[in-house]
Amino acid sequence: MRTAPTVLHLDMDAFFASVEQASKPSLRGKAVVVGGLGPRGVVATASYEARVFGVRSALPMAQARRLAPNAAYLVPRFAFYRSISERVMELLRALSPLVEPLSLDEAFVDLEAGGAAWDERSARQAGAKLRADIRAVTGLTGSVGLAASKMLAKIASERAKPDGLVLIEPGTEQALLAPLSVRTLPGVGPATGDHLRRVGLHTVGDLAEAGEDELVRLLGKAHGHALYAMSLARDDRSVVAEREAKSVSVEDTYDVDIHDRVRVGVEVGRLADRCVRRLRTAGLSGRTIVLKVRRYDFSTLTRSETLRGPTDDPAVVREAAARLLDSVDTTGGVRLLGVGVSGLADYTQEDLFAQAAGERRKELPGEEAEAAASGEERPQAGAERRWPAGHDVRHSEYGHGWVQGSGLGRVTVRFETPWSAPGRVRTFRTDDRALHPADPLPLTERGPGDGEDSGDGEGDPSGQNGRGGDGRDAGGTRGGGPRDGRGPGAGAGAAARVRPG
Ligand code: TTP
Ligand code: MG
Ligand code: MG
Repeated sequence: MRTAPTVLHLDMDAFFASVEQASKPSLRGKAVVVGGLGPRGVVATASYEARVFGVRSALPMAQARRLAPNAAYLVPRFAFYRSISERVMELLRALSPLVEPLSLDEAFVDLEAGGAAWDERSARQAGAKLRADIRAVTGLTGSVGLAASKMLAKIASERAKPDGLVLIEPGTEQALLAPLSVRTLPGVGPATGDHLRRVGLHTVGDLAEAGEDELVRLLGKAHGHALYAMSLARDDRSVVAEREAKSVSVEDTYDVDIHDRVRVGVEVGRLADRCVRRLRTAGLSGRTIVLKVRRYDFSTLTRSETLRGPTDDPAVVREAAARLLDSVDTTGGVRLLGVGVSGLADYTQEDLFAQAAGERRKELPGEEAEAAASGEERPQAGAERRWPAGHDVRHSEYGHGWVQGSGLGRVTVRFETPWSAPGRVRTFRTDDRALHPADPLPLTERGPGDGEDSGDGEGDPSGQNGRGGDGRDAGGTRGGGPRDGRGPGAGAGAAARVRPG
């Protein structure tokens, strides 16, 4: 393990909700909840203002509404979050060739490999500059953890939240870990956590005390061994660049082709277990299960299934792999079998949006599946026009705005842009020909052709309360507050001059 705290972990603060607040001046400083708004919808994330009321990721939306009835409730704009994520990842890649993204808003960076830092002081400076750059480029805040290992860098960024930087000084790691929950350790998902709790192991210190033999007995060799090392703050996992980190898979080539269908099934089950062990050791979970089969004639085929949420559960991966095998003809014999998991995430909760979209996800490949699973919809022109809360629109007279709510043939729109003052609200018929779906506007700079400033002068003061027709509106926030300096005036130019202190 290295001795300098040059592994950096970045995680954006309340990512989806912060993007929404940056896009929508009237929501800054307010409770914002992003997620599936359908009857089975769940919260993707909540702004820190909404977390005060107990709203958090994975909570059923109905419960969130009870806890925070006045929050703004928005449907995710995935494509836009992805584009912001890309800009953040670009900043990370400027620091080092070794950048390992874990999700849209999160990544490890090996600062030493990029020459960006070599000791405590330079690491702290690189981290502070990164935070300033992210703010300048995206208008958003991210929290940074710095430590001598991935595990501790991630713990550090968690402690830095929101909008902070924490560096764990080498030498203090074990003392810091001891009182923390076992769930803090990578590879300890809900299932393993329960398992350990049942035998009285609650904290990382408990694990260290239990000893390696006991952990191996409880969890098996690979997992027990890895966990024991981590409980002592020994974590040698290196930061792996994006391409290598995208999936975890295992495969076996057989000396003699396997003909027996039952035996093929047993082998696939074994591979699934091995794959999950690797996944867990890396502290990951994934949502796409891939089965690879090479037949007697070297023809190779892969089948995949995307689950409703990321998993690190061996039974779930085994079952999915078995289902995939059902659709493959193995008569003639099998030479090679492989099981992989991709679509990696570092959290294991059931995916939130997926529940709202039910089984639809399974049938759809790629992007489409993600949108369906997220409950994401673009406003659509046509016979049945739909106006998802939070999505962008343009009115031929009033300019750019977003859907605050709709129902009973009416749609309520707040006219504001990322760089305007909080805007006014107007209500239209859902089939109003002057109203069109629009693309999101950039957060920090004025894009070409976005000339209007809808916050001033126009709009109907009586529309300020902006309630939609049936109460399904985006929330009880009001316009009219002062400009809060997150617009272009305080954006790129000003923030770019911030220097690490
Ligand atoms: P997180 O980084 O876990 O959460 P966050 O960025 O919203 O808040 P924090 O400041 O605590 O980091 O997740 C990043 C985004 O991923 C989040 O904004 C929404 C989405 N997400 C899900 O869709 N499902 C989940 O279960 C979680 C945890 C997050
Ligand atoms: Mg985050
Ligand atoms: Mg994250």
